[in-house]
Amino acid sequence: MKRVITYGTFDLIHYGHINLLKRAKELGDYLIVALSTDEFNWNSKHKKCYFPYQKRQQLLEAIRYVDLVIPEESWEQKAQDVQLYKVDTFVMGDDWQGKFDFLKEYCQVVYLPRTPEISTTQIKEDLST
Ligand code: C2G
Repeated sequence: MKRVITYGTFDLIHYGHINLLKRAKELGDYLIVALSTDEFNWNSKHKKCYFPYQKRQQLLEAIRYVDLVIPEESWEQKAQDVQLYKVDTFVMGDDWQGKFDFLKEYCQVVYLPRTPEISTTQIKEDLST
């Protein structure tokens, strides 16, 4: 079984996220999503989520491409996660191009093109006008 992992906040989940998750799953048989906790988002990414972790987890677990959701609590957990979950491929959108190449020591590292025209920030801005 080929295991894939990806990381993110996935707040106000949209088709850009779905495109990423779909392509990530196509790289293997089992997709793990490490979902940023509310604390990690606030303390380390300075992001305030619209939906709390449990709701974002519920939404992700309803997506056909997602097999397991685990918490992302720190920037430093990726190497441990990849080894613990016996991951073959680490996937991120290419806005992170090169940022996680250190994981090549443990697994394949793939950056996929983002869906350009959509973002959670854009959705919030559009709704606030
Ligand atoms: N994404 C995408 N296209 C978009 C928006 C997002 O492909 N239009 C991808 C991002 O590149 C990322 C994933 O969807 O791979 C999740 O995006 P975010 O929730 O914004 O995640 P981010 O805040 O980048 O957190 O340790 C890594 C971080 O947790 C990533």
